Amino acid sequence: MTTSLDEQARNIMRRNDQGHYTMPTNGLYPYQWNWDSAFAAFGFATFDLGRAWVEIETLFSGQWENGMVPHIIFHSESSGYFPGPDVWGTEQSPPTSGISQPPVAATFTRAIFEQNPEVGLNHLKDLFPKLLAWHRWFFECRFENGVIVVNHPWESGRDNAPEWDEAMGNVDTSGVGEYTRNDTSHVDPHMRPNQTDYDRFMAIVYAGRDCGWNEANMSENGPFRVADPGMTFILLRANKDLLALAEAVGANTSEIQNWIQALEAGVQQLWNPEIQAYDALNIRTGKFAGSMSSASFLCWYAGIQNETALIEFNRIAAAVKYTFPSHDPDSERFEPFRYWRGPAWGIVNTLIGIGLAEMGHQAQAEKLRGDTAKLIEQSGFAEYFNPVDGSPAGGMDFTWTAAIWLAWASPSLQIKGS
Ligand code: 9WN
Repeated sequence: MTTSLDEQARNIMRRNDQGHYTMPTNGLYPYQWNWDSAFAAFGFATFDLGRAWVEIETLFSGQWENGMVPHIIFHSESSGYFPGPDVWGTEQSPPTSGISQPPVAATFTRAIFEQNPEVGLNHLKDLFPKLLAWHRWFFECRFENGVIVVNHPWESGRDNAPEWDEAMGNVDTSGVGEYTRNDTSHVDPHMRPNQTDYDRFMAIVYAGRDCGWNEANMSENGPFRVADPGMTFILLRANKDLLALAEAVGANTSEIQNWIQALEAGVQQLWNPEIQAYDALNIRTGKFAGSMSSASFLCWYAGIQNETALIEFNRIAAAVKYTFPSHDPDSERFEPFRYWRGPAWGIVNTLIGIGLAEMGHQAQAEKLRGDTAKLIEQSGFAEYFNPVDGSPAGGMDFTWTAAIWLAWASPSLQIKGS
């Protein structure tokens, strides 16, 4: 059974493979997404190392001159997704969206490189300056008060998470007008963001487009600017991996070391004592979101110990059948089926699990890995899962779920490793 699931995962990745990039899933997401591709590369590296490098290299073919790596690259035409390239209006070639996504690429590049440094060195020499430029862009354009902010919930990768509710409430949707969503024709609407969220998503896109995606303008006047513990932890971790890559190519490391110090100090400002968790902070209003989410538990992934977080982790793990819910199940905002408001996501489990294992919390790491494996064994390679009953949600035959199965969750890895 295990062998056959490994084979199924490889087949999903091959089917979604467009030759030089991989779609998250056919139909719902027909283009290249940023962090999806980095996870895809992590998965490809278990059976085709060359293809893993190609995936990351293609992602960087969409890099902007200012260093940003966009969240979507529209390599080919497709009518299946809204908002498509015309709506974003970024005037890039290839066309792209105008925002970024969580920077997991340096971390998985390091994993791929270390698998075979001899093969990887030439790839890395070319890729390293691009990774460095992207991280520098974060510090130039998304670094405020010591932490990383997002300009759009889509930038966080956790689109409709409750941590955005307070700031989203201030987004003016009066100019949005008519548009047609495609997502709800692919997926049951009760598993997707609601219409009010979508109107706000679109209002923020139109505001970016109207100012020509000018970073200074968006940071001053954009409708949404929220500090995200998820982005902050992920970039902190990515900087540590980038440092190792800098050493491998013989590059200067002082700039990266400064970034690490700055984020290690800054992220403590996201500790919300009221809910005893790392929380999102609306830097426009100074208000915390009051949201304990899966992103709150990425501290270990960033190399930060936190005893209280461990206690809360154990409480949440005991409250659901399958870890790890994207939002606190004891909160009234918890919705077990609705996208980032409750469901468990294999990719987030992977990041939290990697961190827990590295920081000495083996029991919690094994619980996450075991639950992720059970979810996939019972419900297939779904985009995400209901953490209460384990049922599949969102798109099926999903690239990143297949990828993390191969690289992190499959029991066959333990057999190989032992
Ligand atoms: C918007 C592709 C992406 C993921 C995101 C996830 C979802 C898109 C959408 O799908 O977002 O970027 O249209 O819902 O939230 O994390 O990268 O899998």
